[in-house]
Amino acid sequence: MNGYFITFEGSEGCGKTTQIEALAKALEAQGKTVLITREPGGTLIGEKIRNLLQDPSHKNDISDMTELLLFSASRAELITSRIQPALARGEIVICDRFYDSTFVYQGLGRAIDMNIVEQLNQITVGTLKPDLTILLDLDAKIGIERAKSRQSGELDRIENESLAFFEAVRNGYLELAKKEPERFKTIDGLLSVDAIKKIIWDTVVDQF
Ligand code: Z5A
Repeated sequence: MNGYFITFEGSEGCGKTTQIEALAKALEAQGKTVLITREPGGTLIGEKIRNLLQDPSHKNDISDMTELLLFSASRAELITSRIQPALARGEIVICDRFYDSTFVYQGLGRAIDMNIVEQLNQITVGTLKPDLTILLDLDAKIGIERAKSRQSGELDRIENESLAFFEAVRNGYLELAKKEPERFKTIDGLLSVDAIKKIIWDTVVDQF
């Protein structure tokens, strides 16, 4: 595989979608081929799993372990059918969330045994690892407000979790970034869209 794999992480409303679109446009303007994808989703089956996972009417129907397995199933499908082939063709893959989300949302947020999360990750992902992970760090309260304003007040199944859940998620991300400083670039999500765009661009061009 000789492509380049970039993932974006952060809690709700931190600005991933905004920045992914801008980065892809800038890379394409330089003649690069870019695949943008997302988790959960990104494939026919993955998008069906995404709908299940986000449907607020399933609030009490999905156990924590089922949730973990559904995120993993969506990831397995995405890796095999889209990410690995694109990397093999030498493309740049930008993925909105990847396994770090599982560590913080299911491992910390849902308090599932980390050994189980790690084992499942090993099975699903194998040796595939992002070359670069952009973490947009944002206060949980502000992120929820942003998500609410974007979706005209309607929150999905996971977005309906408590503030404490999202604070655990935020702190979990910061811990992961501390453990792998060579992979993570942490950026203050409170900065303006343009300021974040510039930091990301400077970080990415450094890699090529
Ligand atoms: N999840 C999980 O639990 N386990 C897993 O393994 C995986 C995922 C892979 C996916 O939701 C959910 O699945 C997510 C984690 C869980 N759950 N939650 N909750 P998603 O992908 O649909 O949603 P999201 O990842 O939380 O992102 P989002 O809400 O779509 O937000 P975003 O993409 O990070 O931000 P945005 O859409 O670019 O911006 C949000 C708003 O803020 C919008 O109005 C922007 O104009 C505004 N914005 C953006 N940047 C700025 C700045 N810099 N300043 C001010 N305003 C800004």
